Amino acid sequence: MKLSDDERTEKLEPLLKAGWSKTDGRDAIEKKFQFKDFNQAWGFMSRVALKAEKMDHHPEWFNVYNRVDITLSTHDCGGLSGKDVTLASFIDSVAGSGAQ
Ligand code: H2B
Repeated sequence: MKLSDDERTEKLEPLLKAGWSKTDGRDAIEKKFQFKDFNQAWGFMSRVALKAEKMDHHPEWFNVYNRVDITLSTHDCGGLSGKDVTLASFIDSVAGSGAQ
């Protein structure tokens, strides 16, 4: 289920303040992360991947060396859902100092 207007105010606003931004032209959020090196970036991606599998909810992401660009959206409902909020919060909790 897509987030309602009330849920967007309550749950999306904190993420936007924490560095996530609305994606242009679609109902999605994105954030760029940068780590010390590839090892740190891959460790982060591994933690996110395990969570994504557990949730059956997967990020769109792009990695080059120490950079990981992530976009979150729920394909099943064609926009942002509570699962994106949950995954975004988890991602922030394991990014450590990798958040840009
Ligand atoms: N990930 C994301 N981001 N959105 C989805 O709608 C989604 C998913 N659906 N991972 C899941 C898998 C679905 O395709 C499977 C069949 O449960």
